Order: sequence, then structure tokens, then C-alpha cells
Amino acid sequence: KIDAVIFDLDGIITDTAHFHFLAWKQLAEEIGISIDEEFNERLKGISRMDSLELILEEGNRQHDFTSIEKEEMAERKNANYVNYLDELTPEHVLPGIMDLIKSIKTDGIPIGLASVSKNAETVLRALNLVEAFDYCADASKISKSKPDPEIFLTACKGLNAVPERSIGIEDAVAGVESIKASGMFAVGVGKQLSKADYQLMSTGQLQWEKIKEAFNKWN
Ligand code: B16
Ligand code: MG
Repeated sequence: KIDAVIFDLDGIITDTAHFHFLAWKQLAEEIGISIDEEFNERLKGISRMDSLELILEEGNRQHDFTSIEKEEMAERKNANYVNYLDELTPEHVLPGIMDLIKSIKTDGIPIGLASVSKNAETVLRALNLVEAFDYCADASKISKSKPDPEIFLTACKGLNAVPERSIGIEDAVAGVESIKASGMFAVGVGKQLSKADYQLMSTGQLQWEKIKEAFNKWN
């Protein structure tokens, strides 16, 4: 029996991971730090302030700014990111996701969201997907971002689901670690995710029957 399926947002439901990258890249360039897509893998699933710290470390500038300046930089990045969100429409739901959600619902299994993004609700609204989720963990009430299991455990709790009987779907290294630390079955979409219990290269390959099969073997 599967209690719940819990989705990550950025990079799984839609490609906002790319918008986060563009916004961080611009901010980093403003302070003379250059970041590439490979470095960006480390920012996925990491909270806004923790992401900024990683970027400052990358440029060896972690001691150059006051906390007020850091807050201001994080706000600037967010304003830039939110601008990109204006372009988001239901067409930007990633391939395979709508069918997957439909199949899970047909089986009567509750669906949750485990995103540490404070913009998660705005994103779901733009995608017209608010109704699809039975429970969304509130990022503003989470004290530790991924790889800590807090966000996935909160989503499980909200759905009355036992983690060991639930499935988490993630595109980030820190996200897969968070799922595994919670005790759930981890579906990883993308490279560098060998810690996942079931790994695919793109959301278009997500098939509910195959995921169930893998979960049953693991369980
Ligand atoms: P915000 P997820 C995460 O969302 C993103 O992967 C990460 O890149 C971002 O920094 C974080 O949310 C915080 O987002 O600045 O919008 O609050 O992967 O947990 O859905
Ligand atoms: Mg993600």
C-alpha cells in the first residue's frame, strides 16, 4: 500500500530551477562571481540565504558583506526571480507530470508538495495546479532546508502518511538526500542522483506503473 506521493516543485513540476539559476547568475555577476550550471546543481533545494552563502564562498567573498547587505542581495535575487515567474503559464508544466498526477489520483492516493520555496504558491497558481495537491508543506514554517528531511516529513504528516509507505520525487542531490533521510522511497529525475531508489533522466520518462513496480520491490 502506498500512503502518499510527494513532489518537489522546482525542476520536477516545472522548470523554475532554470529561473533560479538565471537570477542567481545575475546577482553573482554583479559582485564579480561567476557561476555555471554545474555549480547550480548544488543550489537546488537549498534555501535562499543558504544559496547566497554558497555563492559567496564560491567567490571567496563570504566575509565581505554585512548581514543587512546579504538580506538586500537575497531580496534583489528574489525580485529578479519573481519577474521570470510572470512568464509562467500552465503550458510550462514539465512533460509527463500531468499524466503522472492523473494516474496517482485514479489510484486514490493523496498528493503532496515539499518545496522549500517561499514562492511555491505563486508558481502553483501560475501553472493552475493548486487544486491538484491535497497538502503543501509551508516553506515559511520550515527551519532546515533540504538535505534535512524536515520538509518531506512535514508533507507526510500533513497527509497522515507513514514515510516508509510514501514516495518522494526530486531532481536535486539535496532533495534526494532529504527524501532518503525521511525514510521514504526516492524517485530521482536527472544526473548525479544515484542515491535515489529509482532513477530516470527526465520527467517525460515518469510512468506510474513503473514507479509502483519499483516501490513494491523495495518495500
Ligand atoms: P525561494 P524546491 C527550492 O525549491 C529551489 O530548488 C532552490 O533553488 C531555491 O533557492 C529554494 O527553493 C528557495 O526558493 O527563494 O523561492 O524561497 O526545489 O524545494 O522546490
Ligand atoms: Mg527541485
